[in-house]
Amino acid sequence: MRDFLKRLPKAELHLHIEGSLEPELMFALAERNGVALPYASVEEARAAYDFSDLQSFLDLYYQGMSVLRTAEDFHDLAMDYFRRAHAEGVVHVEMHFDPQAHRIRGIELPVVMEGLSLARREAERELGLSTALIMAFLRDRDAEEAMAVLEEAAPYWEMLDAVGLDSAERGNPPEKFVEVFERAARLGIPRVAHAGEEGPPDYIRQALDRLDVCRIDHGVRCLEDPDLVARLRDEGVVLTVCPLSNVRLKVVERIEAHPLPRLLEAGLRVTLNSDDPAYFGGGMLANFEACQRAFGWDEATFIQLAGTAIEAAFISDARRTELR
Ligand code: ES4
Ligand code: ZN
Repeated sequence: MRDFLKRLPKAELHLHIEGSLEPELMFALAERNGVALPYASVEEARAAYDFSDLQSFLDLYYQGMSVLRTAEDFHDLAMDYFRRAHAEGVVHVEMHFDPQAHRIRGIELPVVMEGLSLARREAERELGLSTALIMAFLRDRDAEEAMAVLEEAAPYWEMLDAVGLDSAERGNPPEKFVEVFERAARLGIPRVAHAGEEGPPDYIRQALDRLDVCRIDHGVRCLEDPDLVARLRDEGVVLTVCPLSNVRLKVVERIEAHPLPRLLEAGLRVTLNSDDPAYFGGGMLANFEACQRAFGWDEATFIQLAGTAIEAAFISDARRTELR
């Protein structure tokens, strides 16, 4: 089964590239850039990744990315991940990135874009990996700042496959960003949003109705609202689910209690993703294997999950045909 899961062509639709920063690279970049880390060693960093909720993770996630300073750093970050993903049988990666988290530290958007763009071209050329780019807004910061970032990104609009919405969900409903997402829509940029991870089912509704998103990131709390589940099924809305993330952030108590089997039984279109692989205990293959162990799914189920990701990916028809 492990061999089957590894060979299965997998598309990753929900990854925060800053969350793929492994402690080894974090230490190397800290050294290269003369940045001090709050950890004495790689082991100590890993040991600190013991989260009680989304916010306790976000604190370390924003802390960790302080080592990213130059275009080369962003290139190295992305290539490090692309190589690992490729080795696990991943054929397509859609990466969220958080421009505001870098701008706040004085790292401007062109630096980030130069590094990520270089890595994307290299991954395509050397690994045959296709990639997509999702520029995410931090929902725990104000909408004016998000709008400013969207305008600042004008030179890169053509390179954005979508805009997204992430960071601390509770108390930061999708409707806070209606104007920003309307602007993206007018620009012809597709939209996705994290909703229903820690936030209530109503945030999933808001993301659909007010932000006009084409996919929901996480969405696992939809099960608390049967009418919403029916709607998601009828409309074929794809949920990018991240099982190991949900366990590590205590969205679910243990993997065996994860709602994934119920989401599938409800006829929803779901995909498996890694979210922040460096922090949550593994990448795509680890997530697939954890589900296999917990739910005993057969090959057909994994073929279905991986197929849904390919159908829902931001790729050309030609590439989709190639991956089917
Ligand atoms: C995130 Cl797991 C998760 N949820 C919301 N925002 C995020 N940013 C990075 N990882
Ligand atoms: Zn996420």
